[in-house]
Amino acid sequence: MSLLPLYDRSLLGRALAPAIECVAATGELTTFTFGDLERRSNRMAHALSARGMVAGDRLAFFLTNRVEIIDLWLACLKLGLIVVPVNVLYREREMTHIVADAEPVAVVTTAAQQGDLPAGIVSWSLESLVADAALRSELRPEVRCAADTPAALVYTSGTTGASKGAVLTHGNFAANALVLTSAWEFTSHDRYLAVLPLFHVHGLGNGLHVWLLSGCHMRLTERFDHAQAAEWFETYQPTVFFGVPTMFVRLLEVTGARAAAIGARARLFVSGSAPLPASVLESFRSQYGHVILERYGMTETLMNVSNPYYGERRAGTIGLPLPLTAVRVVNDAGEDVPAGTSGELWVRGPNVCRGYWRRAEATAAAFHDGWFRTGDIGVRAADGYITLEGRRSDLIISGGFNIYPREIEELLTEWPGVQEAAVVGVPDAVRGEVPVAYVVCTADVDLEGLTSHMRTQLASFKVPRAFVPVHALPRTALGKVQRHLLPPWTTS
Ligand code: MLC
Repeated sequence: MSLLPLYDRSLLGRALAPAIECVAATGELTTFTFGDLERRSNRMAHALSARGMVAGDRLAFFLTNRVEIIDLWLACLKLGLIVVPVNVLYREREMTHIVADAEPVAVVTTAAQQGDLPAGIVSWSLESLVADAALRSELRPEVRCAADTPAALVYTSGTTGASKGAVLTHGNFAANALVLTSAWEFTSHDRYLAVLPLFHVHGLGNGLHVWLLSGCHMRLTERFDHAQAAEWFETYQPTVFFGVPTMFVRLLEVTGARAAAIGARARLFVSGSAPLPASVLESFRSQYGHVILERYGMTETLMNVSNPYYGERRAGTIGLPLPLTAVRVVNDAGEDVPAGTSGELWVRGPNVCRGYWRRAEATAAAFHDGWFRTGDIGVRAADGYITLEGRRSDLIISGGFNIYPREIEELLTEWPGVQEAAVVGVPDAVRGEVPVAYVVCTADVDLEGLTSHMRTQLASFKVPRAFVPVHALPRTALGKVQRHLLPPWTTS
């Protein structure tokens, strides 16, 4: 099962149907049919072949949402290339690591952003590729892909600090997309407002794929902008919306008849990538008249568990395993625990990645007898609903973006005068959590200089919101930092 035949129901079968409208930062709208996307991506595929790309090669994208990402995604899959989507907020350190690890032939970015890339990285400007593609044939190139052909390497930070590329295959994306399209009842009549970035699996694996498989209509925005979101809902009148909890918190600023009217025209709001506070679910229900459907996934597994489309969407839970995904709750010995007892969630299914790119050891550690260990702790109720209770790792999730403290701590301790550092997530009403750094310093440390340095090296959401000087970090006898014993810090 490769992806193209699934896309063909829309690309070929609904060639004349309006497929997408793209909103540029200027507010300008451009529209395309599915047939337009088929031809644009064929031309783009020929442009990539002309640059020497062959099946199995990697191509990195460093782009905000725009129609050319879709052209590039389809072109790569048509050629059997492997896409490496890179978060546009990533900076020097993250980009250097991903490029060294994935070894893409090039990083595609806009001419304006090319200068921001670290020296020595081969980049192709999007503008030059688009100009080149315009001269090429619009006939589809023939390259065969199978279920186990890799489609994308999506980087996800590990507890070691260095991020690893989850190898997601055609079969993984296909299984995820088929399951979600049916579980959430997507049809060609839907209108999907796409605000999630296409460089993460929430926007890419879920949003882009339910749109392509159902042949519905999509409005693609460059990014979520809470000042404009209500207007987008009013002018576009979407039936479906996918978001991270931060977006739903922002949408609560819209109240009264305005929110009720938006809700009345929609049929489904889905939240994921971070826990949705029950209070947000409740306020959204009273303002918009919809119970947000919360679901649970990971970069490595795509979607695993979801509250039902019909039936009870239980606040604070992630619902029931999706069709095709099996979920176990196990103790430290890897034995299943009874309902009501906490354990680690292990998952298995055609949605689960085949491992990490060129990291046999990390892959072996992540799987046990074919089951993927999520590292998330949860409990299954007697009636099957699963509730997440915590994580094995120190992962922080801010605005739906994952942050691993170790990566920030390593950078902090490279700075003169910082002897030790511990980064923890503190609660934040809008973003869920924000990182705060506890530092043990040997000398007067130039915190402003350190902050600017971090901004050049790491994505802005990873830069600590505050630096708290401490005399020592509380440690266990084995030397592990006891984060819960650090003095409390709260956002004011
Ligand atoms: C945020 N910024 C972006 C951006 N999102 N820049 C470009 N593209 C985006 N998509 C930058 C802003 O420029 C700003 O930078 C800073 O982030 C904060 O922006 P804001 O507008 O003040 O933020 P806010 O209203 O809080 O909203 C942030 C957000 C963003 C919700 C729009 O956090 C976001 O897009 N989150 C989605 C994350 C996501 O898709 N996760 C899926 C992972 S997959 P500066 O420099 O001014 O600070 C996964 C698996 C699963 O986890 O199950 O889904």
